[in-house]
Amino acid sequence: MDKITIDKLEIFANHGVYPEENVLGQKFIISVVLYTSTRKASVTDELSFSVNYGEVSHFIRKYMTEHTWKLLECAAEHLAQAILLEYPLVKKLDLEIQKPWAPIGLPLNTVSVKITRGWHTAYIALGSNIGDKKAYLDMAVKHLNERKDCQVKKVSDYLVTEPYGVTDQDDFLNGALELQTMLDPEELLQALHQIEQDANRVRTMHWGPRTLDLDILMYDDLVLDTPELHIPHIEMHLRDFVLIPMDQIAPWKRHPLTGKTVEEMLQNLKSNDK
Ligand code: PH2
Ligand code: MG
Ligand code: MG
Repeated sequence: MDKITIDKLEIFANHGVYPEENVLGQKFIISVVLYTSTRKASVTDELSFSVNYGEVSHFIRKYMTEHTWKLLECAAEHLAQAILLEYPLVKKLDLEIQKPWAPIGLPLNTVSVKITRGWHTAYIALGSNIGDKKAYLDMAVKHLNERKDCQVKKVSDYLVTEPYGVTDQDDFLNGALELQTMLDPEELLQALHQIEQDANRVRTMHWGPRTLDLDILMYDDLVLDTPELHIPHIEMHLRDFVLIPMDQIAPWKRHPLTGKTVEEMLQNLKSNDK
C-alpha cells in the first residue's frame, strides 16, 4: 500500500514515569507512516480523497498535549488508535515516539517506542439454541458494533439449523458477520467471551445447548494455533451452518490453508453429503 510519512514532528508534552516529567514536560519527537491508497487523490488532485498530513500533525500535537501517560508504550498505543479512528482512510500505521531528553541520569541520544497498528478483517460465526435466539444474535451484533475498536461491516441472514454433533438438543439459529477490528486475535476472543457471558451463557457440556456462541472463523489470512485458539476455525469447512451464512457475506474469501473459497467449501460439503 502507499505511504504518507510525517517524520520527526516535535512537540512538548508531559508523559513520563517520574512525577517531575508530568509537571515540567519535555520534548517528544513523533514519526508516523500512514498506509493509505493515494491513487484516487493522485488522479483527481483532490485533497479530500487523501489524508491531510498537516491536519494529522496538528491532531497528534493536540492529542499528545491533552493527555498524560506514564509510559511511552501507552502514549503510542493510544495515539495510534486515535489516528486510526479519526482518519478512516488510514488502514495501518507505523508510529515511533522518541524522548531525547529522557531524564535517566545518563547521556543518550534518544529512547523510543515503535509500533505498528491497523484494522483487521475477521469473520465471526453466531449461534444460539436457547431462549430468544434471534435476540441473542442481535445482541452480539450490537455489542460488537458498540465498541469503537470494532465495526460490523456485514451480517448474514439468520437460519434455523439442526444441531450438529450432539443432536439431542433444540434447533439452532445461526449466522455470520464480517468485522473490522483493531483487536488482536486473543483480545477478540476475550471480547467474544465477554459478550457470551453477558448473554448469560453457562458452559456445562461441550457442544451442549447455549444462549450464545461466538466463534472466530478467519482473521485476515492468519493461521494461528494455540491451546485456546485455532484460526481458521478447524471445522468450518464441515459445517453448513457456518458456510451457508458465510457464502452470503464473503463467497470469494479463501481459506488460508486450503486455498478454497467459501463458495467452493460449501459446494464440496454439499456433494460429500449426497
Ligand atoms: N454449534 C456447535 C455444535 N453444533 N449445530 C448447529 N446446527 N449450529 C451450531 O451453531 C452448532 C451446532 C458447537 O459450537
Ligand atoms: Mg461453536
Ligand atoms: Mg465457541
